[in-house]
Amino acid sequence: MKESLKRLLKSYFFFFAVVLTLKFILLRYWLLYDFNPFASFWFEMSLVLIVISMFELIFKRGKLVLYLFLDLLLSSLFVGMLIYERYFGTIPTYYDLSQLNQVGSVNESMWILFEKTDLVFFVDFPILVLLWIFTRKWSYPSIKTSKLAMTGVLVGSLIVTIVNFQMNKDEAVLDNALFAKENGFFQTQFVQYYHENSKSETTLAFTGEEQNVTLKRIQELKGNDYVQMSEHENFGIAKDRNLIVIQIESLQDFVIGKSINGQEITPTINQWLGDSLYFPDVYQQIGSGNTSDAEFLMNTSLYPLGNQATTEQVGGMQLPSLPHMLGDEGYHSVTMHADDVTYWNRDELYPALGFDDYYAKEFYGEKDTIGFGPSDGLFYERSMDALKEISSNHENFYAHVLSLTSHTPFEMPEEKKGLRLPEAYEGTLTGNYMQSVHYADQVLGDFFEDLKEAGLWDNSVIALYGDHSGLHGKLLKSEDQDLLKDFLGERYSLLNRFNIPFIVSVPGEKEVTGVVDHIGGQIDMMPTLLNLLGVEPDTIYFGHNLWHYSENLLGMRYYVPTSSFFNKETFFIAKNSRFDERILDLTSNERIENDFENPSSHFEDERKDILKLLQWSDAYFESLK
Ligand code: GP9
Ligand code: MN
Repeated sequence: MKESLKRLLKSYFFFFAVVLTLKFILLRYWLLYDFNPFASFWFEMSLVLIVISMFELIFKRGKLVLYLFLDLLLSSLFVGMLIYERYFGTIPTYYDLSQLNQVGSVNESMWILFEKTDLVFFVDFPILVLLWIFTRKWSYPSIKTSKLAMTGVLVGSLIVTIVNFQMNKDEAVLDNALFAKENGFFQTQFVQYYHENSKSETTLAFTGEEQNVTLKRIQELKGNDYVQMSEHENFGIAKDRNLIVIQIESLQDFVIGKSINGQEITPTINQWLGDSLYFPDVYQQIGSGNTSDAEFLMNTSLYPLGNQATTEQVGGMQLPSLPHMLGDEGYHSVTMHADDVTYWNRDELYPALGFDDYYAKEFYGEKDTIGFGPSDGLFYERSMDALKEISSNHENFYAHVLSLTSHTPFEMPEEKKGLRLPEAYEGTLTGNYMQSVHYADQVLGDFFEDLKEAGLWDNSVIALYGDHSGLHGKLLKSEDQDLLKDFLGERYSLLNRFNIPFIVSVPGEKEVTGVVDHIGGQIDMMPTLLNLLGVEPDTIYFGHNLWHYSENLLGMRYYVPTSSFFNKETFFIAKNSRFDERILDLTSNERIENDFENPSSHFEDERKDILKLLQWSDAYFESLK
């Protein structure tokens, strides 16, 4: 017995079991701010033990290679998860990790977040080499003992894993990190995978109902009385105009109208605001599909799926969408983006949305590259050429124009830095962000001029919004927080982060100008534009005409736990692995307290309502497949 225990202690099995347990404990501590060795052992090691006991049972030779491979795989995964969390502020799903190999993707900018301390996950490799050099051998448990013991470990671990899964599988994963804290990283992935693949069970709450009845129900949940769009004020004021919708990469609202060192950051936009409708209280609603989710939201007014890019699910679908609805009115619709069209699965998204054509990387070439694509300047020039041609061949067009230059890490070539920044901003993420947004605004101005020159300005509706935040996560150092606080005159909060501008202009129409402080999200953009164009949607949608409705209930998931919401006054952030519920006042940008013990709290009602809206949107999306 003593002998066999000795052999076990000196086995690879034992060595790697201990090392991996320690690594899981560290991961849990760094990622979830939770020190709980038992949870790491119970939830994570139960699965690892299944794998390594099988190594022992199945293989006679070459086990070390298998162990090393597993160790390396997990260690790299852990570092990937940490970097991901520093970048996005949320822990990745199996889906996100499978996307990390995309070319030209965001992961290039993520590597700046690698920290030396991450190397601790690889420290056992040199230790192993040293051990081997000094001892030149490593004993195995004898096959006999090992077989019995390993079978015991295998069966025990299988039972634990299956029991854990059975207990968790019907629980909703409202927040990845919180779920992982309570049930383990692996269980989070299993349960999510299980939910994603048993969607057929989700029922469409409004099957067989008249479209108007459903829209009324949706509107009621948001606190409004439903009014058919054709009865809204200024319905069709821009009838038969072209539609040009510009999505600016990483554009946040806090720079609009602001100056630094006496220079406006976005002078083109600021000047344009005078002739436009400006919605300053609009928030991003993207999930893990980032830019592509913003494209989806804009064109469908449906909720993105959250835990995976919606574009992954749209292959072969025909979505009720802006291009489809405008197509019925005789519009030719195109989308323009200077990246590889396969990135974010856009080659499947665009046909599903019903765009007649797209212009991507091959069209724009690779000259004048900034970051991972041609400069916005070049992009707008080439897009202008295409738009001229499109307008000469079609009576009306809709163009969705997606910029790229102002993407993280916002590093601009010297000659394109147009701002003279105060010393303290130089070289900081905040300073770089301002420079790149300033550039994006400057070339936008050239694009506007070209549209005017080509005679396309006056007969179009021009809209603009930001796809999502640029300043977030641990990319923001404490110096950035200080600079932003100084710049904004208040703490840079999640509200500042998620607030994006939405601007719409109908040149020549004085009616369509002014600041509208109705709270909205990306989901509201399509209906707002359809109202101006005088097209009553012939489908279910979850946003509304922002100009008409003042109450709202907006969901966001992935970047905040599911069931978080915005209403007219507040941003309610549901509990996650680090914080209890947090409520931010939209006006003061300060935290407010809620009586969570009181079940009649209206926040609880709205939390349930937003879950309902999300479930309806998901089920509707599913029913379209
Ligand atoms: C990729 C570009 C940027 O094509 O739109 O995407 P993001 O990293 O912001 O999702
Ligand atoms: Mn983006």
